[in-house]
Amino acid sequence: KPLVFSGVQPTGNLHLGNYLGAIKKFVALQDTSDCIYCVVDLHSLTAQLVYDDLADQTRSITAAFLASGIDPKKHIVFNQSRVMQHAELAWIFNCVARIGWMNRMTQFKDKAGKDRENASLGLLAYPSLMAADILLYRATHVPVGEDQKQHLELTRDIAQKFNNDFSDRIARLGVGVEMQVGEETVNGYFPLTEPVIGGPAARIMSLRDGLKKMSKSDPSDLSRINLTDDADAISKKIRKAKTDPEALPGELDGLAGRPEAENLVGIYAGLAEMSKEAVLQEFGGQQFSVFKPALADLAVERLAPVASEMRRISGDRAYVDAVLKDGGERAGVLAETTMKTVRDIIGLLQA
Ligand code: AQP
Repeated sequence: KPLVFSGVQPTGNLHLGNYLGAIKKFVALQDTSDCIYCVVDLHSLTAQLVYDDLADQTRSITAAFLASGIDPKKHIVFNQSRVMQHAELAWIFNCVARIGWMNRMTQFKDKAGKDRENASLGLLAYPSLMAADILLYRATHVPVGEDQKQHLELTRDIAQKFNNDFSDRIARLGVGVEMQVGEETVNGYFPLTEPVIGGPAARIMSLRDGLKKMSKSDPSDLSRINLTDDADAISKKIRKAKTDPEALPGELDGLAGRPEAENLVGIYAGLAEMSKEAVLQEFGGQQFSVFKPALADLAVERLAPVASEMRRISGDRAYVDAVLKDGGERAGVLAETTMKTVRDIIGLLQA
């Protein structure tokens, strides 16, 4: 059975990009895989060290997971900082990865801005902690939005370098598994994890600028639909979304050079679970004055139940805390099994 891992940072209100690009995929994978879904609170410290309400933000992301349909009994839901092995493996990966690899990450370049010397060391090492999150459970698949593709490639590079650097010891301890790397069959301890990205909603863009990713940190609330927005707010934001004056085309080619139109079609497709082609078959030739209200109705229909369930679950703080505690205990057992082997591979004294 595939083992799925993914995480979301408790850095603010979840938006439609997080929901369609990540959480909806988390829910879908539950039937076919063993899943571990994590609120990655340690990651949130890379952007900002002090939060007023980190614990409540963590609970709120957990409530969103549960409200969207993640089953914490069949699968594992927990917050990262409970399982200290994440930080331990990240340290080892800091010593495996090269500074040049980290410097090339576009997320680091975007978030550090011009004053790179003043960015936290944690921000630079972010992908190393992400690799640790995934490989601690030797996860085979990671559902994420398009923006995380580069970090997942780096996770594979780290796994491959670890497997390679320690190949003799992995073989001697007999803890490797055979895997295919290009043409070659190699024996490694960490799997080369596959990203699960695709679909029409892998990269949802800002409603105000079709070239910018929809993001929690955009100063304009009109740029995103929050999972907690009510029907009026959702309708207003879609009505005000930037578009061009043309009607929708009948075919995908007609969206070229029209990022805002393409984004709204992608959102419709993601919410309705259909392809962009199918959306255009239905709405091709129509003006935005027709398409936008249809999109707003669909968004309200799909998001309102999640928002109301989120409110209900958030009201039961003891339940949310119990889910995280139980998930943390189960994740901790798996994590320690991996770390015992990793310490053996490296040769750390554990007696
Ligand atoms: N716009 C998006 N479209 C599709 N998927 C997206 N994701 C984020 N934005 C989009 C996916 O959501 C998951 C969780 O993201 P995260 O919590 O790790 O944070 P992030 O990517 O930093 O989210 P934001 O909203 O973009 O925050 P800021 O403003 O801090 O940069 C991931 O799988 C991500 O791919």
